[in-house]
Order: sequence, then structure tokens, then C-alpha cells
Amino acid sequence: MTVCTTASPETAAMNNNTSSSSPAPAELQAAFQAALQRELAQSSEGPTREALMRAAASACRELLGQRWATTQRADAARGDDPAKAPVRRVHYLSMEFLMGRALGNALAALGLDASLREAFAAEGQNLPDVLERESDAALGNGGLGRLAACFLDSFAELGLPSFGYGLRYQYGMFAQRIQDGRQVEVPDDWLRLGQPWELPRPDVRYPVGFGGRVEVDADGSRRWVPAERLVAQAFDFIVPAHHSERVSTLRQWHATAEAPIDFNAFCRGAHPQAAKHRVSADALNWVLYPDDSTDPGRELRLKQEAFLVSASLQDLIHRHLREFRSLHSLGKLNAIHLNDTHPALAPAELMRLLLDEHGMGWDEAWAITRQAVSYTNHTLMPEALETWPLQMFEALLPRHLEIIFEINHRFLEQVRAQFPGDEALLARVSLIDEGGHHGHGGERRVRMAALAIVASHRVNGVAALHSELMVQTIFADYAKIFPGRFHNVTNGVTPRRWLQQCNPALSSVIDERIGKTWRQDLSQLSKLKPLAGDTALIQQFRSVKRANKERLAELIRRETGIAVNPDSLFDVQIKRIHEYKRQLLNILHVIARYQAIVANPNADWTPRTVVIAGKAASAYQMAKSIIRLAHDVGRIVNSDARVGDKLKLVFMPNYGVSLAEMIIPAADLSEQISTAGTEASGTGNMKFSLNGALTIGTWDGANIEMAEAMGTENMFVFGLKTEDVAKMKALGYDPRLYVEENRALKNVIDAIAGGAFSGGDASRYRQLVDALLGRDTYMLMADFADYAATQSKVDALYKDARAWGERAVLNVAGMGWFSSDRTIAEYVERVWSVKSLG
Ligand code: 26V
Repeated sequence: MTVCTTASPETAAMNNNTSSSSPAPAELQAAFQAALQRELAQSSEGPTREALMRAAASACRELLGQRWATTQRADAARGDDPAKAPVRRVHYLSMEFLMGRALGNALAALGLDASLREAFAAEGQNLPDVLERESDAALGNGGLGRLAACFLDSFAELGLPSFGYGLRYQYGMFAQRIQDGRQVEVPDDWLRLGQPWELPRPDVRYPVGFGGRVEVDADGSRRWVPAERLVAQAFDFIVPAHHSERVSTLRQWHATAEAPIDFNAFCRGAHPQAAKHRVSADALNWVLYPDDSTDPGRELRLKQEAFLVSASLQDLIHRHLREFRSLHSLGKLNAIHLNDTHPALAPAELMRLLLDEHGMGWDEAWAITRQAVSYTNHTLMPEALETWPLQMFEALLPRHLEIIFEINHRFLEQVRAQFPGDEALLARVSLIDEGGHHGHGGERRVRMAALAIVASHRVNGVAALHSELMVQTIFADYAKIFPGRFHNVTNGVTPRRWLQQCNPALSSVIDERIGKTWRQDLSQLSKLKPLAGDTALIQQFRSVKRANKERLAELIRRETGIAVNPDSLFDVQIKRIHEYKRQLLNILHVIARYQAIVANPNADWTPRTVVIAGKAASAYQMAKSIIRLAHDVGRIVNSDARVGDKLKLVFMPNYGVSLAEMIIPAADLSEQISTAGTEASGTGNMKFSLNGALTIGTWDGANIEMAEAMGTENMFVFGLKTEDVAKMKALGYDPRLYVEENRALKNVIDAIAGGAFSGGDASRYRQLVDALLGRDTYMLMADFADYAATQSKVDALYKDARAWGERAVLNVAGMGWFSSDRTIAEYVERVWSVKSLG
């Protein structure tokens, strides 16, 4: 799929490439050997796996650097052909990019796996072991960050002129250790050994201010005089296309002080004082906020957001002026996309730059801003809607606040004209929450989602249900004011990482049947549908799965000491730990099954290995308690001789992109069991199906569209629907009634409450049990019976290997729609193209 062909012959050649023309192996070998010599000169350890990995990475980096320059030249020429509508350059602003490892992807994209395999063999090492030495770039929390990484892959693949913009955090997502069954967070020092991938751009630097005051000049124009000035410095991370020579760029900003040392203070011997600016700048680089459950309410986070936005937009303007000489065409030729509200200061900053620094008038600046900006919402959880205390905002960003007031004033005038007399509506939609309620102690706050919506020409959700609920619930008022602004773009995942690279054996099986083009055009997978009954194909699927399960079993043994049987059904739930995702429902089912096995050990049980992995936000006590319960239950179940292989519960520590790449190809069953209406989309769900796992899931997020694509009969769907949840809550939901009428469920709750898994300590899970029997916000009790019954259907089908295998094939065959290439093509068509501006 190529959506963007630009005018220049150079780009056409770059795009028009079905198989990537890789550099000559000799060229790479030379670059690799030179880099390896440099590595060896820096260490006395000899050619370790680390040294090989770093040498390979720097050899690739050189090649990618060349492709980067060619891509930029081609993109800069995109306006040259007057006969063609020029392509817009997309600027994807995100506080998170969860890239994972890069070397395997780069080698595959450059077509260099084979030649590096040889080079490593010459040093007595094999490719997978070397690839494993690279640390994950984990600059994201979860779904939103990983989606951004898949998008960069698709930007490159589709040849879209683009920049991803993020921050270069020194510490990414914390590493999770487990001590005595409890999560312990350890800093993720991912830059410790240097970053073989990044290209520092010392010449790309922009000033970013904070604090200070706004001055009014004699002519009435306003000028911000910041109290503190930092410098944003660019580091590029290059993402190669797999089927052309194009690349996409992730530009990450690093903060330094404008004057890193106060020389006078230094000479006085006041060293801490002399380093003050440096320390304050460095705080911005420090750490990725690991908390997606609560608004951290921290000034530093707001500074990070403002820093990202300001540096990125200055970079955009600089490039646009270089290419087109004038700012009038900025909105037409550039798209600025907000990945959730974290970069929602962008419209205010763009207005400031256009008005104050480039002397443009309000109306033109606003028209340009509206043309450029678009926004994606990624969650309906009300606690995730960002707002900032007005006082803090004003202290840090006084000029931006003035601009937001002016945007708000004009917006509310429009609403007043449209809905005369509706004062309540004005208060609800205002960009400023006047604090007339108790939520935040009555203080005034800036509503970032409101700013993002008012300033955008398009606002989307990430799956059909989510986009519908978005306009019916959290954004209902705005949808009334701006009908037509809201739409859906269902998420997708990159098939290069999430099938080709993580599951080479299954990829070969698929290649044999339908050819290799699914890597570029995932809809090709539908050709597997008529083959789903093919015994040989089912057998091949099965043996690939079996091999992947053996590999995972070995990893589980290494990491946790637990021996699991690769013939058992691998039942997997891996994602952030959150109450709405209901890992607890999964654990309750494990306990029920455990009790049933003990009561009736000779029944014909389908052996199961339940695998859970995920991180809990550090301040999220309930999520941490769920992790501990998983360990407590696992300890009892896994050591009970009466149970043996019939049931195991494994918690794999330190979930991340690389662990997911190992686990997903080995899963038989994918758990996607959020309360209906709570999971915006999910993308893990897609990765599992793509790798031939069957899904047990609720009618939620993208599960719905997946079921529709593959045939609902091929998914194990259970539980309340969104309307049921709403109705039951309205009528007064009492979870105790469900417990009283379900003997198995009652036994489970009693066992936890009585301390059966906590050495008799009845207090350990009191809060958790009270939450279930009290409000049960996510309706676990109401869904338990159907969940357990559906799990029995899973058991029954798994016994019929042929029927199971046929469905596994149908799952893969149904996943063609869920490529991030399709997602990005939709964004281009409806949000980012010149045409979409109307
Ligand atoms: C909020 C905050 C608040 C401040 C601290 C840091 C932080 C980080 C993240 C968030 C919001 C996270 C929202 C998110 O990850 N949503 C997920 O987006 C996926 C991609 O669209 C989607 O598949 C998942 O269903 C959705 O939960």
C-alpha cells in the first residue's frame, strides 16, 4: 500500500519498489567490521554479544542516515509539481513512543538478516542471541505509546512525509521486579550503554521559555518575556520502510540550559548555585510519567508537555520557511496530530508563534491552526481527562493562557449565538473549568480536551464503539456544537513486527499458501479463508504453535522457575494492570477452576497454563494488590500435587514490547475481557489473532470489529453489553446477589476473604473483596457466570484439535483490516491530506 507519491522522480523511485533494494552485503560487512573494530578498541572483553549488537546497529545506522537524507530531499520537493496537489507533511506529537528493540526490524527492512547472520556466526554467535542484547526503548506506558510506534512503521512503509515528535527520556517505563509476590519498580536506565541508534543533531536547537511575564509594546503587540530559558536539542531515531528505501523519523527532544553554568557563582565557589539551571533543565529529561491511572498534578509534567510542543512546532515552522518561504501555506501543507491531549498545548503555542514571533493577524493564524491540527482521544476514563490548575498554568505559560482565554472567548460567543440562553452549556464546554464543583477543591482549571477539540478540524476515537461512546458521553456537548468534526479511525498494528518478525515460522507457512505480499497489504490474509479446512495447513499451524509454546515454556522456567506443559492450553492476558481490564476476573476464574479440580480431580480436564503479565502504575494500590493475588494464587495452585499439569498460573515479570513478541506467538487463547464500554480499542487483541490465538472477549473496543471481520462464531464472546451495563447501573446494581446465587463464585470469594491464599491473613485482600462486594464498578460479579461458562466452551473446543486449528486459521484470515497501514491510510484520506481539508 502506498498512499503518498510525490512529484519528484527521486521519490517515485523510492516509493515504487516492491522489494527493497538492499545495499550490497559487502558494503554492510565493511561498515559492520569497521564498527566492530571501534567497539573492540573500547573494551577488553572481546567480541561479546553486546559488542556485536552495537556494531551491527551502528552499521545499520549509517545506511539509515543516508536513506534519511534522501527521504528528506524528496519530501522537500513535494510542492514542486503544480499539476499535482502537494502532499502534507504529518507531525505526530506524542509524549510516548514505545519502540521496543530496533535491530531485528532494521535488518529485516534493509534485507540484511542473512549477511549479518553470517558475520555473527564467524564470531561464534547466533542472530537471536545477539538481537536479545539490545535493550527495549520503552518510552511509553502502554497502548497509546505502542500505537505511536506502529504508526511510525506505517509512515515509512506508506511513504508519508512525516515526523514523529517525542521526548528523549533518560529513564523510560520502570522495570518491574517481583519481590515476595509484590511489584517493585526499578529505574529503566536504557541509555546506560549508549544508544547505538540515535543520530544526534547538534545543529537542530530551539529555545523554549517558561514563566516570566507578558509585555505590551507601544503598538499594542504582546510579547512574552520568560523567566527561564531552556534549549531543546534534537536526537533522531530512524525507522526504515520494508518495501522501499524511505524512512520515517522520530525526533526526540533533549533539554539543556541556555546558560548551563552560572560562571560568577562558580567562581565564588557556590557550585550548587552555579549548576542550578543545568539541574532544572535536566529534570525535564528525567523520566517518563509512569502513571496512566491518575493525573499526577505535577508541574514537571506540564513543563515536559510544553517543551515537546514548543520545540516541535518551531522545528516545523523552520522547515516550512526553508521549503516554502512563507507561512501562509503552513496549514495547507502541514498536519499537526495530537496523540491524546498530552500535546494539546500545540494550538496555543502555534498561535503564539504565528502572532507574536511572526506578526500574523489572529484570523489568519487561527485559520492556519485549525487547518493543521487534529486530535485522537484514547480513553473514556474520566480520570484520564487532563486539566491543569489555572494558577500553575499561568505561572509557567502566561502568554499561552492569554491566548487560550481569547480562543475561549471567541468560541463561547459562537456557542452563545448557536444556543442562545443555555448558560449551563457554556459552563460545560468552556475551555476553563470555573471550579463550581467539588472535584478539584473548587479551583479553576484549563481543560486540555476542550482546547484540542475546539482547535482541531477532526477529532477521532480509536474503535467504532469507542468513537460512538465518545460523542454520546464525554464529548456529547461538543458533538452538538461541531457535528461532523467527530469520526472513527479504528486502530491497527504493524504486521512487520507483529507477525513477520515475532513469528517467522508462521510467516513462512502463510507465505507458502498465499505468497509474501501480506507484509505490505495485510488484506491478502483473507486468501487463507477458503483454506481453513485444509488438514495440512491446520497441522502446520499446530506445529508452529507447539514450537513457539516450547520456547515460551523454557522462558517461563528461566524467569519464574515454574515448569509448564507445552501441551496445555496457553491462556494469556498481557497488558497494563487496570481494574477495568479485569485481570481480577481472570484470577477469580483460575481459583474457581482450581477448586473444581481439587473437588473432582479425575474429571476430563483440559490442561491449562494461565499466563498474566503487566505493570501497575506505582501509585495504583488496587492494581498492585491484583499482582500480589496472582502470585499468592499461583504459589498455591502450582504446588498442589492434586492439580499437576491440569492448571498453572504464571505471572511473567517486566512486561514490555520484547516480552510480548515472545509470548503472543505462543498463545492459544487471548484474554480481552474488559467491562463493555471501557477499553477504547485494544491492540494486543489484534496481535494475538494475527498469530492464530483465539479470543475470549467482551463486546468491547476493537473486539467487536474483529469478531465481525472473522465471524462472531470464531470468537468466544461473553458478558454484558455496554447498554446492559448502563441499564443495570441505573437500576441499582447489587453484586452480592450474584455471589449469593452462584455457589462456585461464593466459594472463590470466601477463599480469598478467608486468607486461603495469604497464609490465613484475612486482611491482605480485604479492600479488594470489599470493592467487589460493595460497588464492583467494573461488574465482575455480574459477568462471572457467563465468563466461566464460556471458558468451559473453550475447553471443549480445545479438545478437538482440528476444529480449534480451523478457527485459528480463520482468525488470521480475518485480520487483514487491522494493519496500521490501513489505519494510516484512513488518517491520510480523512484527516491529513490536502483533499480532506475540503
Ligand atoms: C494518561 C496519562 C495521564 C498522566 C500521566 C501519564 C499518562 C499516560 C497515559 C494516559 C492515557 C493512556 C491512554 C491509553 O493508553 N489508551 C489506550 O490507547 C490504545 C491505543 O489507542 C487503545 O488501544 C487502548 O484501548 C487504550 O486504553
